[in-house]
Amino acid sequence: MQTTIDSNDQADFKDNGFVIKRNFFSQDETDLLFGLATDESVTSHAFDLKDTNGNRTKLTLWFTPGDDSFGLMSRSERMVNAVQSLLGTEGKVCHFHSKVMQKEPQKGGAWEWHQDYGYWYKNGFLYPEAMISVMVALTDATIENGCLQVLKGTHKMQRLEHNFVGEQQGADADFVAEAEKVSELVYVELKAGDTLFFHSNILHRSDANLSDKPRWSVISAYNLSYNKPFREKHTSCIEPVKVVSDAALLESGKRVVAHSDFLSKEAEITLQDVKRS
Ligand SMILES: O=C(O)CCC(=O)C(=O)O
Repeated sequence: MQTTIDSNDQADFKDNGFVIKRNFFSQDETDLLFGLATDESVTSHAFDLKDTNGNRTKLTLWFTPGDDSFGLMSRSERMVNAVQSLLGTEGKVCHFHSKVMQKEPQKGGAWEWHQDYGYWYKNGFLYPEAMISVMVALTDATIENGCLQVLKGTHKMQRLEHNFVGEQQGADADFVAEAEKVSELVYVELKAGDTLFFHSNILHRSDANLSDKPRWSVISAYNLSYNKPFREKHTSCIEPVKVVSDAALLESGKRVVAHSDFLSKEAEITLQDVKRS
């Protein structure tokens, strides 16, 4: 297990907009997290977003990281240190939100080309450089089951316009078409426990899961404390993470999620509608 970010990782992140750390979480940790991902405390708060073919992808999203197993994962020393090493030391690492992505076999929907900052800009964050997403694979992610795809280096293009595509927001199609001509498409195939760190402005998407295998992951988004949004009511994104030891996750065993700030589909769609106007 190699859980520290070194200067090569920093250079890759700067040049390519993403870094993959293999086995960032161990098999035991991943088993524990997958067990929780399929627990009623998570699945009962899931909502779905339709893709353009009508396939639905489910997600459960919350803001403040708690003492549950996902909270201990997202607050772990290795995670927070890695994020700090990639974003820099100008601010403290804060947790914006986490979401369990539930791409079910044979029907889990696709995601349009987008930049995370295409969404987050609308929450009033000023600095994309202070934001990052971290995807921890809870099952193997392959081309067949709709792994994430990135256009290498597109974080350097800065933010593109985003518009509604069905229930999702997609980056301006003309810009994406040009970006596809000049950027390498990378299928981010991961083993369970592998972890992808990706820049808030990198273009990414995924295909529907038409295989017979699930593709589940947890994505935690982080922000540096100086990047104070002027249109975001949740405050976790400017509260420094209360870091826990790397051992805490396994030591605590499975701890269910009991948040008061789960996002509902209605809230998500309304939020996007408001941001659109
Ligand atoms: O998990 C996926 O397939 C895509 C997720 C994604 O693009 C996102 O959450 O920004």
